[in-house]
Amino acid sequence: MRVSSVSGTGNTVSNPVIPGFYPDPSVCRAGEDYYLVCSSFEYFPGVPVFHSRDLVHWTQIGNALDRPSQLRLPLDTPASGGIYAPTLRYRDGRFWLIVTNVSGDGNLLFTATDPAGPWSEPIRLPGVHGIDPDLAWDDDGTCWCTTAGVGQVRIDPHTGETFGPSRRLWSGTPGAKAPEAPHLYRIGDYWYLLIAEGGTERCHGVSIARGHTPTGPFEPCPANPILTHRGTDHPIQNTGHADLVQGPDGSWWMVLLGVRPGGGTPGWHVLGRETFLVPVDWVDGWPVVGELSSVMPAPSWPLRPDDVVPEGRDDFDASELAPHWISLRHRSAEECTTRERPGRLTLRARGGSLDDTDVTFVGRRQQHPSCRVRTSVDAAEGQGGLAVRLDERHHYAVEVASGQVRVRARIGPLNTAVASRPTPPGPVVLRIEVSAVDTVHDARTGPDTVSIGMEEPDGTFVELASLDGRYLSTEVAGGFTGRVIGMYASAGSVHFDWFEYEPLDR
Ligand code: 6LW
Repeated sequence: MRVSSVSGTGNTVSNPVIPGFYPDPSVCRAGEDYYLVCSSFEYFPGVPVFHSRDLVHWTQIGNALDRPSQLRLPLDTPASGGIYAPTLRYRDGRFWLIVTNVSGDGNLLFTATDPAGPWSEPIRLPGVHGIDPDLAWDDDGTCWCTTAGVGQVRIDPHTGETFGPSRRLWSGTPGAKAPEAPHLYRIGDYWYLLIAEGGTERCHGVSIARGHTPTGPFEPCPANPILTHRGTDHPIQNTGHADLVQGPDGSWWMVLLGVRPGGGTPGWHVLGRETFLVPVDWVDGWPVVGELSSVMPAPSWPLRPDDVVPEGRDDFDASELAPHWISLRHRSAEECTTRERPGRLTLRARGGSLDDTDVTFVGRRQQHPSCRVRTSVDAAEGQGGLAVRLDERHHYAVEVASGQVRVRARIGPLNTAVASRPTPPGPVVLRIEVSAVDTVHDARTGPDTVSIGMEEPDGTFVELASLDGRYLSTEVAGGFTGRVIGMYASAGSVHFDWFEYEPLDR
């Protein structure tokens, strides 16, 4: 099963083009194909890789870092630690991926001939300091690595060797914090240095400078920031961390991250930072970013979605898990397998609960403001269930153990059993239903309601708890991720027959 992103209909397409927690997009073109990667933080496998032929429909084709030798996330990797902000580039028939593991290994470079994998073992870059590394090649093959700050060092991408100290290139707009996410491009007569600044929260923005060489000096665009939604009531906020790409017709486009806050004030976003697409024009040698909206005019070229049916149900019939399934920090065949009982996902507890960093968990991103998630669980040999999580300190779960179905809520320091109900032996269907608010009644209205419970054998939903979703938002929990909904085992072995995710958006 592979999951494709959603598109619009007719003459419009919908944004985000990749909904859910898929931040820090970096995109490249190889012939008629486009590939895009995102940050993945404490989740394993890491760095999701997407494919598209039209920039609008994206299908996840793999995860670049899918082996422990590529992605080492120690057990004490905090939520929102781990893998930050990759850059993906295509050159000489090879794909180049550079990324930071902030929880140990620092900056790492990987290559592949097929972006679906396998990707190489990591090439270490001990001489490259700072997050958000970018790769750009001069005409003579010199390779420049530019990082947040904004600094630059020449590297040999084959060995990871650096030459000379890092040089400061540009500090962004005076007074703006966090110049980061640099991408350096040769376009026409200039080298362009694209950055994000203002921080990844409501003040986020995109700025650009240009120069005649990849090492500068760089002249800032008089119209900076060329994109920001700061201080507006636009439904898409925190817009920044962008990358540029040319469409099939030669037109220019930008992928970037943004969030969709819901509810009253200050607005809570629960799906994390998502990937959006926006057109770009060039005027007097500067990019002018078009309007970013949730429904945008379709591009002028024919839409060519991949031949993949977006599927929300997994019966666990395949021997390997599809690439959208993610675990926490690592995943081993002993603790997570579809081979032990074919047609079932078996999770074996490492020992931890959802409050701990070593819980056995397999989930997928919540990608729609409203959705229904169901799973059939057999916990006769253990304890586990279905959870919606932001991190170890912010999650709601419905769990089966010892003949009881129990709802638990963890909100920061508070950890509460909310409701419980006896259940007869045998598998039970658990359900979590998220409903985004339609109407903001007053300034305190939350972004959504999370309804949690189980099903009677005839499918009737028995709601055990209805909880305010704001406590599972980034504005409450902090960090860089978004909601992930999935299955877990906190004791013994727990078997899941199927898992179903259904978008409920109107
Ligand atoms: C990333 C930085 C950012 O490294 O957030 O929004 C950080 N931008 O560029 C983590 O995603």
